[in-house]
Amino acid sequence: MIIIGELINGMYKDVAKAIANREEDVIQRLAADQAAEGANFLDVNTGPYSKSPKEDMKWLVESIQKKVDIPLALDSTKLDVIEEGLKLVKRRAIINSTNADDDKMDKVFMLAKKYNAQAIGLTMDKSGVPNNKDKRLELAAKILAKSIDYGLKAEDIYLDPIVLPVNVAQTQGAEVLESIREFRLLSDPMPNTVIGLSNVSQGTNLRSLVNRTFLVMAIANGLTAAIMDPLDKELVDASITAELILNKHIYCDSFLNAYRKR
Ligand code: THG
Repeated sequence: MIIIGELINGMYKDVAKAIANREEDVIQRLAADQAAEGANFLDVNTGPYSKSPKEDMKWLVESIQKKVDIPLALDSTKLDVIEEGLKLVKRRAIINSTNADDDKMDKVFMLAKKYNAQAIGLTMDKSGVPNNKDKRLELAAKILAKSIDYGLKAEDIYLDPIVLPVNVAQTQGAEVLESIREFRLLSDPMPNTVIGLSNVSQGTNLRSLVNRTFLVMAIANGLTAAIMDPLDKELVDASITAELILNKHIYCDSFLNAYRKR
């Protein structure tokens, strides 16, 4: 599974402070630690408190790339902020994200073409996040069809069914899991599927347990990528074990270590 490290996000108070005060060492430590624990990409989000998100995105991308050689998922609702990052990335990036609105998709897929990037497609539109899997599937099909119009490959699209917190949207867990299972059937080769895992546990106690349980269930339904905390060792262990049981790796007694060494 593709791990997209979630920790460089201005949603976290300490990260917001590090961005505001240009504390490069704080960001670089978060980048190096996530990479060391197996992140394949790092999500980069300037957060809700950023006063100059374009400048902040530029600074974040430069700071991270000085320290680690890892591809980035540029996370912003503003496309000029994402483009600021795309201009600087050394490795093939993920644009996080478009929704299913035509005008937004046009802009995002144009950027993806121009910078040879991959893109996350959120299965939501102007009317919000669907409350059932059929509507999510309809929007996913719309996103994939549009991406093909732009000459993108299905493998370069990550469909995101949008995970909601279990404490306020308890019916949505099962809808998301079924969505993941069905998104795979939309094309051959299949698109990637991604979730913002930690959304599920926001506002709950036992966050790590809720995240871990949901991730294993999502993997069982075919999830191929997750925006998650790579420093949560039990979470990463559970994902490796889930994929072992699905026969994605060969069993040996030290399978966790063996997988990490790869
Ligand atoms: N889909 C896509 N991108 C996303 C999301 C998604 N990007 C953002 C988010 N969702 C995924 N990343 C996070 C990062 C942090 C948290 C949740 C999701 C989180 N933060 C603590 C909280 O809110 O409780 C912050 C606590 C603190 O201040 O320290 O849970 O779904 N494509």
